[in-house]
Amino acid sequence: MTRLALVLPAFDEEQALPLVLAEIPRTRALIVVVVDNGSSDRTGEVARAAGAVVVREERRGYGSACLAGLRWLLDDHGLVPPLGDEDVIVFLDADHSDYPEDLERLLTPLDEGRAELVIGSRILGGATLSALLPQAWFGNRLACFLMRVLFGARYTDLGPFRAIRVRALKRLHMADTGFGWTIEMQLKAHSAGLGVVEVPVRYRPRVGKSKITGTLRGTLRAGAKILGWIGAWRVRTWFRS
Ligand SMILES: Nc1nc2c(ncn2[C@@H]2O[C@H](COP(=O)(O)OP(=O)(O)OP(=O)(O)O)[C@@H](O)[C@H]2O)c(=O)[nH]1
Ligand SMILES: [Mg+2]
Repeated sequence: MTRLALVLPAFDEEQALPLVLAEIPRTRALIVVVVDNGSSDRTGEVARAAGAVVVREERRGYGSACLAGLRWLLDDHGLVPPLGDEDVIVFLDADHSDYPEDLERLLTPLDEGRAELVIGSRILGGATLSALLPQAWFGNRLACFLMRVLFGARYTDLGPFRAIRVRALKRLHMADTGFGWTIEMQLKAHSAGLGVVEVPVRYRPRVGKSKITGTLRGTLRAGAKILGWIGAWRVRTWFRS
């Protein structure tokens, strides 16, 4: 039987995290791993109190946190058996923007063998601009437009709520330690010819202080990172073909 693990990257999310963890549907057996990414608040404590496994990663960054969760799940540390190639990992933000209840929607295409990577699209889910801030909406649309014209990849969003089979994730050799993580996965999945399906997911304003798209500096840095990935990947794939 395949196993299911959730990885929640969390940086100072003590307010939002208990809500997110309480809303995760328990209809399937799952391992919930919260990666406490150098938080200075009680993120680790509230996660443990809610029954999650807490992995501490001091190297800051969204990708660093995701990679630490992935490593923990694949390592043989004697706490839980390492995940196998057929198992599934779901990434979910810890800020209560996504609806954990939408988990089943992500898993259906995997269960049915229609995909190896399923991306929750907030655009298909009809996200409002109060949840997906205008700069985030625009940046996501621009990135998807560029991926279509430069690579022929059909995506509508870079949504962070996503599910992927371990076998597929291993093939991608993920490396980005910051907010390039989502686009890296999508670019590499497209080039590798992975079966990718998007499903609509709901989205709402985060709980707690906005750290990236709610700040000018965060938006510019994330935007530059994402455009940088698209440019670099175009050059790399030109040389390969
Ligand atoms: N900003 C930030 N978030 C991190 C980091 N490590 C893990 N995270 C988590 O990554 C998720 C996404 O970060 P957010 O700050 O919500 O980024 P965003 O959704 O682009 O923007 P806002 O929701 O407007 O802040 C959250 O669950 C964070 O707690 C980090 O180093 N920086
Ligand atoms: Mg957020």
